[in-house]
Amino acid sequence: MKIEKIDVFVSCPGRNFVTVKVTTSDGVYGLGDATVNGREQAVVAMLQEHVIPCLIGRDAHNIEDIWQYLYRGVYWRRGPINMAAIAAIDMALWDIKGKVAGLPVYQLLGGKSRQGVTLYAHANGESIEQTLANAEQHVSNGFKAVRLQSAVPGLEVTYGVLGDKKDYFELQGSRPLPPEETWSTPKYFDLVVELFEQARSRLGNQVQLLHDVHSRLTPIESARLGKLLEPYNLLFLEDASIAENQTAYKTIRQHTTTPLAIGETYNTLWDCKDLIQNQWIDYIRVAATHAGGITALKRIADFASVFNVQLAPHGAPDLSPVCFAAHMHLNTWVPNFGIQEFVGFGNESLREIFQHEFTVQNGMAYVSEAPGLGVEFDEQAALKYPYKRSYLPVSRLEDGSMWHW
Ligand code: CS2
Ligand code: MG
Repeated sequence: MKIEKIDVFVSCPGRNFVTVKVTTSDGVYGLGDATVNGREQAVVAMLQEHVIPCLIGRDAHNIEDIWQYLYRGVYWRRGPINMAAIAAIDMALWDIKGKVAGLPVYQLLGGKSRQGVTLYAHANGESIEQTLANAEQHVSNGFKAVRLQSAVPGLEVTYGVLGDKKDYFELQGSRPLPPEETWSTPKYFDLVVELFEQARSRLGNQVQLLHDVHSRLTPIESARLGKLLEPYNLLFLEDASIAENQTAYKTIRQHTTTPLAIGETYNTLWDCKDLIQNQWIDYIRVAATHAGGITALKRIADFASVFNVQLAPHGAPDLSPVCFAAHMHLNTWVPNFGIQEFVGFGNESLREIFQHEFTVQNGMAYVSEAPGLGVEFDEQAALKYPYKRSYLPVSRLEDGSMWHW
């Protein structure tokens, strides 16, 4: 079964998504997500100019060999653009193999390790009160786990807080140039411990609480925050410090028992190997789109299982329903599953482009039994929402120094 055609679609139903469609000589096609938020066209060029020409005519069944060919063959290995291109091809080939076998992808991975996939929802607000009211809504909708992100008093904008925007799509919207946001760690520390103290007294001890630091603290600040949050028993503290400095997590680990999660910006197992084998973290949050696809995530999850590290795939609004589908099949199979981030199935226009059968009930998601990944892509609908350049924000400290967004 030869690869006959590979198309790349960039559409902007509220925010940009890059979708790859691989079609075989038998007419079977598969879908992959190649979205890198703010650098979408770089991945399109990588695919169209450098990856696709090498794949036409290859056997679509040889997923592993194609993965190794694209990973080793580039010479300039790793990185987000390269690995997103490989990821999209990989997801599409798994989709094709499932369709040909007449089986959902999780069956090809090893079958079900669980019926449903536990999700965590996002709660945010302009105040602690608003954030906890939002969290209560999620809990009343059956979510067992909620991420809390509250506006930092004295800062104009805070990561993860929608403000007057109705959803993340409107928040990300079209940013023709990177907006500049100000960060203050002292102001943040004043808020964050209070947020979780009030959260526990208002929400009780049963609900799992999470928080995303978004890489903004130095290692010793992260260690301090982890210690301060210990009484509130978080499920995990995410991206406590920058991901490039893996040994920072050795420092953090030495000071706190608050569970640590990281991974959404990693692109290969090499990026997180030390964290996992030294057990400096508890959850690995890689995304199929950013870390090389299903083949790569399976390998990372297997490696992590040796060291009691659980898979908690990234689930941000800038990952398409095709990536979410890949995660649903991986999460249904993987023995060392932790939890899946869930920000909803987006807006009307996104649902017009991507159709799927995944269901969510009482904070749990249930995988599609359709052969392959279980997602359809409407090319005509996608054409209605042309690409619009949009950047992620950049962050500066109050004295103007560049910081980590
Ligand atoms: C965030 C992401 O969901 C998360 O954990 O870190 O939403 C992140 O901000 C985006 O993926 C950046 O594009
Ligand atoms: Mg995050």
